[in-house]
Amino acid sequence: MTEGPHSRGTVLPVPGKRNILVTSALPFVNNVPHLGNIIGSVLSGDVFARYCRGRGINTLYIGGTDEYGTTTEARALVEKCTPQELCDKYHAIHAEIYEWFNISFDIFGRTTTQLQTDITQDIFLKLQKNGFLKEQMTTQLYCQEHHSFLADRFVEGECPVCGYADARGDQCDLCGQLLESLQLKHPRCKVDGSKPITKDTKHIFLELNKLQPDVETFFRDSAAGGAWSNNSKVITSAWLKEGLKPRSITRDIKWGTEVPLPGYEEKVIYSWFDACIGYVSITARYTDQWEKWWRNPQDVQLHQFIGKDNVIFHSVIFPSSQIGTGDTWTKLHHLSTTDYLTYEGGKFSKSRGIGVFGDSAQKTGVAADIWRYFLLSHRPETGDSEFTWDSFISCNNNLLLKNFGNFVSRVLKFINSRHYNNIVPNWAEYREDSFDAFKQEINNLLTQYIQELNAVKIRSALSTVLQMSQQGNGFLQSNKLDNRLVENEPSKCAAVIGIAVNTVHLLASVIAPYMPDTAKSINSQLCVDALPIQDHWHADSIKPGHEIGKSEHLFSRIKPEKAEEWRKMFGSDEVKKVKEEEAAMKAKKNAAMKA
Ligand code: MET
Repeated sequence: MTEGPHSRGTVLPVPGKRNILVTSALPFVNNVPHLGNIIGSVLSGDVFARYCRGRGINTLYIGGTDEYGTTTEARALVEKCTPQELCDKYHAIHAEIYEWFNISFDIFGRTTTQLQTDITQDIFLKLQKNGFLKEQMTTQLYCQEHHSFLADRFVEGECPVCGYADARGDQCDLCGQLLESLQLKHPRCKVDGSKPITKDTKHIFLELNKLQPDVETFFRDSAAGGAWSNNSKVITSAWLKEGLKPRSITRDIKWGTEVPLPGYEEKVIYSWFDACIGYVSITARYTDQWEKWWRNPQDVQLHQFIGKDNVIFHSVIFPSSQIGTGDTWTKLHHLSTTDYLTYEGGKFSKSRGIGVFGDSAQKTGVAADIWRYFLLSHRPETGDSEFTWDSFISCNNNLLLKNFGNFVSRVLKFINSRHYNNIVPNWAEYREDSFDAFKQEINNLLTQYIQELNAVKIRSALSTVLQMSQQGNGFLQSNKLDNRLVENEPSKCAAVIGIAVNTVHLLASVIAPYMPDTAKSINSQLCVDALPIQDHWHADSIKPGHEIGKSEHLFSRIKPEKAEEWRKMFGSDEVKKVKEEEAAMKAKKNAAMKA
């Protein structure tokens, strides 16, 4: 999966057709992703890409790691390795996790490549040529000990708001206040602990203010045309309303794309200026015909999946850079954002050992598809959402096993039984109004599913799939599928089975974007190819006389006692400790306010 075309071969847009380019946020390489990160962009983008492919739409799904910047430098310092070593290590960790979760990237690339440098510098120089960059003096903290300006994350000191002694240059971890490093009291250099001085240094600013009218037009058209998520519209509008201001796009660090200007040899381009360019350069790494995807607004629709904290970079900064070059670009069509997933009522924390991280989900022995199901059915689509072990187990035991799995296995087992000996019976002649009503109901749900996924309502479309299997169970129930039916009313029984087995085939195709292994297993038990997701379902893709394979369990029950075991394994003591600390801090704050 990493760095190289997927088995689909090189996918290129087909002129005159609808072509979909899907991207998911490129994670930093300073951590192992947790469940919230996974559902936040990568898994959501995967469902949409798989759905589009299932609809027969030409689709390319791009992912990768975002490797430049202070997050990498700071983490390398902690792990006592070079930034390059850190990137190599975490790129591999991310790639492996997404592979386990069955993410169908066409390429999972990285931003530390020559292509990234070339494309970023090209954009940078075009912005300069068109008059959108300016040089400006700034005052910053400078470490005389290791002769370097200090980026936010390289300074620690006392928080000016709550007095916490170890606040970072960009934020105080105790009170949450966003900071600038010059605001810290008694600042110290994170590298060597020495006291920095203030010093003037020049930087390049992107004059977003000059681009505001164009960005506004872009936003108005794209947000309406592409039905952006509510969060992304609200956040972007607020920014535009406040008025765009020039933003510095160079930094005083070493790990980044070189600034293509004389006098800037000691500086690099700000990683957030080039992070979104990563999507382009990773596509270029996938195919040298990348411009067919990225310079083709006529034929290509760009769908981007991100966490809500990254909205501005995708909705304002990157589009501004594109517009400012004066080139033709494929620009954002749909922006899909997620809120946060909490873990047992609190935050995931790797350093405290709280929560499930991508590499440890596997340790539970629960299949990737079950994890996918849980996360997608709890996608923080319209607000925060919570992971708890009880609901995880209940999803498996009640929804998947009793509803979806029960329907599929009842139908297949019946065809396996001595009555039919694996052969789908002939039902072509049999008619009953209630059967037509059932087919109509399934078609209504299919229409709803397609509408929901077209609008990227991933979570609702999944619950629509479960409604379909629920209807399927109801259909077997109301027609009393059992030995007596086959003996007393063989033609009716044949029709019930014929329609039901076709429903199973349809279910495999609509669940496939969510649970690809489950869909594969159903199709292989049915001995059929995957059914494309079409507008209308005719209940005739599996014909009388077709021989199916042996039915196998799709899911198995998880013992409820497992919840306690897993809670322990994933940090229940630590969760308790954090809650105690939070309560103590609240008490302290209250006391301070009273005093
Ligand atoms: N690296 C960013 C993050 O992890 C996302 C970049 S998307 C171009 O938040």
